Amino acid sequence: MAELKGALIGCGFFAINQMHAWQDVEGARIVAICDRDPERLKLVGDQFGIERRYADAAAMFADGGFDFVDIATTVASHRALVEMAASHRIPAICQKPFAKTLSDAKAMVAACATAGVPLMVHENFRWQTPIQAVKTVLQSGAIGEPFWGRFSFRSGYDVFSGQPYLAEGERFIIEDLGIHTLDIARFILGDVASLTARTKRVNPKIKGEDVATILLDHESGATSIVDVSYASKLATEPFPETLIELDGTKGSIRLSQGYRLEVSGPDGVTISDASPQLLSWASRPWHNIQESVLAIQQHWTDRLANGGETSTSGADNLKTLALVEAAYESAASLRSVDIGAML
Ligand code: NAD
Ligand code: 89Y
Repeated sequence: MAELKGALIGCGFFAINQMHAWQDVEGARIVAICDRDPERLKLVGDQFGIERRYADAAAMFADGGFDFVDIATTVASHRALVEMAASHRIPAICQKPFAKTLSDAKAMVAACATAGVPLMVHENFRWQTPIQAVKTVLQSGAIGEPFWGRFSFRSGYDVFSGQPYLAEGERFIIEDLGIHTLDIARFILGDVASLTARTKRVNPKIKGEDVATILLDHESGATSIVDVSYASKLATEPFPETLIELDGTKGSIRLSQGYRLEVSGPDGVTISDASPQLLSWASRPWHNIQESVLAIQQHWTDRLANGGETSTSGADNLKTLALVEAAYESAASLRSVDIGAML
């Protein structure tokens, strides 16, 4: 099978991870890059040895010569770029947040479906080694039927120096980070029927909310809490670990700080280390996220080569984005939101 050729749009802060990961992916490589900022284009082009460079995505699509596009820009451009890919019948990966609104996201899914091209959202957190380890234990039946969960991301890490735009938006933590935590909750305990949320802004230097507490009623009957904070000053900074607690009819799972995985079941207690690998190009504490970037890009490549829907397809991600939108709605109205009615 010939190697798939990709083009990447958006050579910013996070795209560096995606470019490194593409070098490690088996079966695909990046042949063209695009950024409207000439400095970013040169920096990434020179670092990764990419000759074909474009300031304008339309010009890159017109020239063609690639099998898929990896959209690594911020959310404002996602809809236009995904629709541009669909109009050229080019399969697309789109970074999170998939779209500014659920109705934009539905239009993007429809455009790719009509064009008959695959669309995957780069929702990588469910691909982290510790999250996959929790899912594997749950699927083994070791704790029976889960009836309660907590998915927690609490940190005081300075994300604003690398991503200054995060301090400027009306919305912050749910749209930026909680979106991953909500996706993990769906991945582990299944789709959600209704949601209730409360938010706060603690850091006076930012515009949006930096604390959110969200209660989920899963379709399975399980209840879970998603709690996220960038205002938590802890003795040992846990960034970027998602901690998980699950109680089931036969036992429990605890994924605690330091990637410690404890499983209690009818046969006793097992403790294991669910740490991610430190890839050659990765750096702590980001290595957990960086490893998941390689995993999701390899998954995309395998599915594009062999067929089948990706785990975080555009259609799947509508159900995560609905939770984000519902969380803001619930925090504003102080009411529970019916998720089914949004989809
Ligand atoms: P950034 O601002 O550093 O980079 C975005 C780049 O895209 C910039 O260089 C900008 O010039 C370019 N760009 C924007 N619109 C363009 C267009 N229409 N055509 C060409 N170039 C364009 O942003 P970032 O921090 O790298 O974030 C990018 C996305 O990645 C965001 O949506 C963010 O939420 C997401 N992100 C994801 C993860 C993750 O783990 N999945 C982590 C961090 C950031
Ligand atoms: O943008 C965010 C993401 O997706 O993962 C962590 C992050 O970089 C900061 O919250």
